[in-house]
Amino acid sequence: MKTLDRSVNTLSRRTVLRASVYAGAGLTLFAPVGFRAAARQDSFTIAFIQGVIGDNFYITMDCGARAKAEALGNVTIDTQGPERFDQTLQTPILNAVVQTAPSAIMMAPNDRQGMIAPIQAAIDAGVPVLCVDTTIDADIQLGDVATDNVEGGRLAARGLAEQIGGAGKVFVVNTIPGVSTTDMREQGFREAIENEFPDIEYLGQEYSNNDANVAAQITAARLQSDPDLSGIFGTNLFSAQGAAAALREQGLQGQVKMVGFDAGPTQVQDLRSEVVDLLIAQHPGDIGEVAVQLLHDFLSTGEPLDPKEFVTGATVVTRDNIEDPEVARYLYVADCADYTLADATAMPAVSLEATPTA
Ligand code: T6T
Repeated sequence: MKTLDRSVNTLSRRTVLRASVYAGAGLTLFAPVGFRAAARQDSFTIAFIQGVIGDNFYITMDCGARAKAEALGNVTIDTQGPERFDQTLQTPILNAVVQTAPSAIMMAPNDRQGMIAPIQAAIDAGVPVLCVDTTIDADIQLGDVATDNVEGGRLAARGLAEQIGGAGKVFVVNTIPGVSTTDMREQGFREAIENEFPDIEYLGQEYSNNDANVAAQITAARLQSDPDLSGIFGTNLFSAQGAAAALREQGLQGQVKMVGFDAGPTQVQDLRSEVVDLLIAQHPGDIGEVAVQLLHDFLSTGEPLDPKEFVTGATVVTRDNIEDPEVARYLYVADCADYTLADATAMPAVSLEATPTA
């Protein structure tokens, strides 16, 4: 059985490069006409369209974006997002934002296919779009800044495998099909279980529609149908929160092991109270900081991003390391007063291309 590498920043302790170096480097390359016009401004408005409002992941990303904007001095951030993770709610927000003619948009598209046309329309209107966190199955955007979600799924699989002693039945509570990030986490998890742990049976995934109550219901039903279940992976904040709630309600904490993606306040509480055994904290503040730096450099120079894809880190959080300041700094915040500028770096991605999940 493979054991989990519990080191801090498991995904980011490789050669790191300042995003600004990449964004600012290079010769004069082709840039669409509307984008060139933006380069003549000396102050910029960046519209940030979150995947959903009220999610500590995007709240922390917003704090990172704002902290970087303040440090740069000539960037204003205007943030909004849909009330649910739903492309039919996100599209009109994007359309309305384009009407305000921001210098650029950074956004987490709600659907990898469904948001292609609305993003294309924004680009056609002369507003460059950088994808943060989630992406689309297209290459029309200025670039991408995100966690390596396939690798994050693998980390979750290895962590859960270690918790259950390398054998047993495991189950995934996912969020919504078509969300690039969570599709990729399930993919990484499934592949790692299948390839590395022959004594673990993967029972498959069910979708919570990004609703913690639904995630709790799915988990409760699964605990009924498979009373010998050994472990659960919740692929994002709400899925993991709901799955943990079901374990707590049934008094199964410790008996059924649980790994959650993300590190929102309730998830951290679940980890501390031993309902959850391990969290994979993304670095959303870093995503926000890097995205604003990249857009600032692009808007200042007019030079397209080269490379276009940037990866930020992820940190495995356990009860053993949660007090370590190098770990604690990645727990998500509820308020930007609790956020400190990290001067984050990112590394160019080998590939962030969305991969089929089936
Ligand atoms: O896990 C994050 C984000 O990466 C994902 O794309 C959607 O869900 C979260 O926002 C957590 O709720």
